[in-house]
Amino acid sequence: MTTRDHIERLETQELELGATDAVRRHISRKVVEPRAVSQQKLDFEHARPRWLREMMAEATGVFFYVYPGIAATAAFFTNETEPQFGSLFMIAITLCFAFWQGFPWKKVPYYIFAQIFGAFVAGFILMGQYHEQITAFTAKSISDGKGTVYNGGPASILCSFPGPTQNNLGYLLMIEFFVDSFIGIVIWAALDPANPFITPASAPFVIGLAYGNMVWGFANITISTNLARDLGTRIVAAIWYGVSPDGFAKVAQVVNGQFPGPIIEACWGDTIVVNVKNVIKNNGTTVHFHGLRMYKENNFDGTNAITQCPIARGDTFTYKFQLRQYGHSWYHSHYSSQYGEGTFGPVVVHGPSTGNWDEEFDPIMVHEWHHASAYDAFRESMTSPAPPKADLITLNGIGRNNELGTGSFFQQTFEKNKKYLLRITNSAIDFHFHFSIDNHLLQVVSVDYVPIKPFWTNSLSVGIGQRYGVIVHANQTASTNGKYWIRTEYFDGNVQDSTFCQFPQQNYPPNQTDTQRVGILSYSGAGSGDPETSRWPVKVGCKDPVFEPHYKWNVTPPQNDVLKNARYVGIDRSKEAHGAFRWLLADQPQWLNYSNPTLLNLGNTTWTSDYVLEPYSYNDPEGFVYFIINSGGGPSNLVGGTHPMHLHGHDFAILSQGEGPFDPANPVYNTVNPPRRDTAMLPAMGHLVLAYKTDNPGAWLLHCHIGWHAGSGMSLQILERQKEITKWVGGSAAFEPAKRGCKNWNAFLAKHKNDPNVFNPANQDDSGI
Ligand SMILES: [Cu+2]
Repeated sequence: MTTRDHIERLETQELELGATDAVRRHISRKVVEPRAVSQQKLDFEHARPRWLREMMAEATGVFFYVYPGIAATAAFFTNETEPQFGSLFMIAITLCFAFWQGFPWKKVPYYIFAQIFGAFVAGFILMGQYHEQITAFTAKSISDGKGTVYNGGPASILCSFPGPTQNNLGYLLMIEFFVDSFIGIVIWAALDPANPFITPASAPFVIGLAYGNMVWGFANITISTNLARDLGTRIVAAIWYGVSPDGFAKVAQVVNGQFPGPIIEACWGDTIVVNVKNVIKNNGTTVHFHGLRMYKENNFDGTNAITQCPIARGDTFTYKFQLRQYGHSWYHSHYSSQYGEGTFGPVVVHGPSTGNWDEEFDPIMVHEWHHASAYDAFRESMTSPAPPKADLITLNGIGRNNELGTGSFFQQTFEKNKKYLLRITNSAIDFHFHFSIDNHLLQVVSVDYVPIKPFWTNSLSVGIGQRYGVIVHANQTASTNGKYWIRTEYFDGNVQDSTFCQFPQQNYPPNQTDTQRVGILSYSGAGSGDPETSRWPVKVGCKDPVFEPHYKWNVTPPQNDVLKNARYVGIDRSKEAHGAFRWLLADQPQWLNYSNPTLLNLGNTTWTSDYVLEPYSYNDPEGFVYFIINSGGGPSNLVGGTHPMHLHGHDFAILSQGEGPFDPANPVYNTVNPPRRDTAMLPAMGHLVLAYKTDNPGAWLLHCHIGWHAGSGMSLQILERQKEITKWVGGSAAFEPAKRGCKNWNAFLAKHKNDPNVFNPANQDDSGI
């Protein structure tokens, strides 16, 4: 052993001096002299603001810091190993430095912005670099029914999410703050030149150990160690993984990036122009304005394969129509199951009211949300006996996931003693509900687009596509904290029960302790906490309310032969059409050809039976056609079911609606100002008899508004006064936009015929609407 190797006998100070000396000697012998800095460069550096330089340095630093981290995570995830990460958007190390280290507070915002930017760039580059792997992982994750945003999912490559049981955000905040403080203090200590225990060479290891220590100890709880970096990549995750009412993001198909889409709001009599550009990657689309008459405007009804071809990707279509009704409704895609993915939004037409109110709110759109895509859910509905399970009920895109405890309740604030007009819309794909607000009666003033003689109720049955305008008086005192539950309750009944609503709706998220709470009505100045109110003691069925329209219709005897026009709807188990037992509304399930809309074939005298087209040429504009629809039974032993039936282009009068089949030989019709609307319930094993005025020549769809049933084939088209249609809509020039759209749609199909993700007529699996 030589003296030279006896370094443990040296004092720390001596070791450091020795090392410094060695480094100096190395530099003086080996290192090339730096080039002199030019005056030009010095001037430039002098003129450049210091804060910008610091931010650039911080952003670059964070980029190099974040990028390897998320890249490693991406490699882990896409290979399906599952490390645990969790976190929320949190306190930054920068803040800890400001707290503990005298880092100037003035600079904190600059640094945090720079960090967010650096991490954002890193996130984006990562998504590009691993695009193929991440896309494959995302597709698999969605097809496994797991979505994209969850711990271990594609979005958590970029940032972390609290685990399903981590609801105490205050606790998570405390952990995060502790972890950041710990790491911050270690970094400060390691860099402190007065610290005799750490050499410059060992500082990175010490800091790394501190990180390792915290990750080891707390990663399974939830940490991100630095809000700013987490936020940068979180923005990338939001851009990529989009809409998420309950923290479970998926790629949705929405209007203008919003869910629901932007409101269309105008006054009675206005003309509306809507330019639709389709930017959905693999689908066509159309927009149908539910419930609007489209009087002389059948060409703008937005029903693909009937009034136009789907709008191809990149193509645009302009809808133009006059508002001849008032009230509220919605617009939605009529392309396949697309509106279930979010392609819809509210419509409000301001006009008179049959009740008085002080203020109104935007429509409340009740939708059911599927983590799996609506297209996949449709396929599931065709093969499984029970409808696919929805994950969440949303009101205007806001919802609480009762299973995961994520998301939030819809909120509406009332001022005490004021009267409010609420506009309720069922925009779901398979969800029938009963709307109620604890302790508050509803004064109903409009049904669909029909103003009515007001009536009072404590609960309203709302089928898909139906709307109610209700006035609510904020004059209750029962709640101790000034808050009341809003409920959309589904009926869980027996098929044979006369109050039966639909199949027992066990395909919905589990109820809370007492039925479906989805929103909170708060009086201004309300206390904290959830409402403690109880639901109205109501026995709910699935029946439409009986009401009197304000503007009266008296229905005259039918122009058509009613005896020949009784229809029996349901699933025809004896025939298997298009590879599955399908719902139907006439003799066979409807099956449309996107490329060949009815309106572009008005010279036809015969039609393919797939189009289920019923020509009616009765031409008394004040006269009626009666339509009998029975649920189940009939000649081919069809199964029943409750269905919201919707007719395009008309309001219809309800002449009879109830239990059992309708006997056209001994009819009892309600013809004196009967309830009138555009969507009515066909009761299970019951009947619905409707009558519409033959005053609007065109090709109009009549269909069940349950998305799965319409896609299955439960629809028909009424070809009203075929010979007059062209003239009625303004001559053949009115069809030019549809012709151009079809050309672009066919070109789109031809161009992508080998792409398995793009619709191909050879693989069509639904009716098209
Ligand atoms: Cu149906």
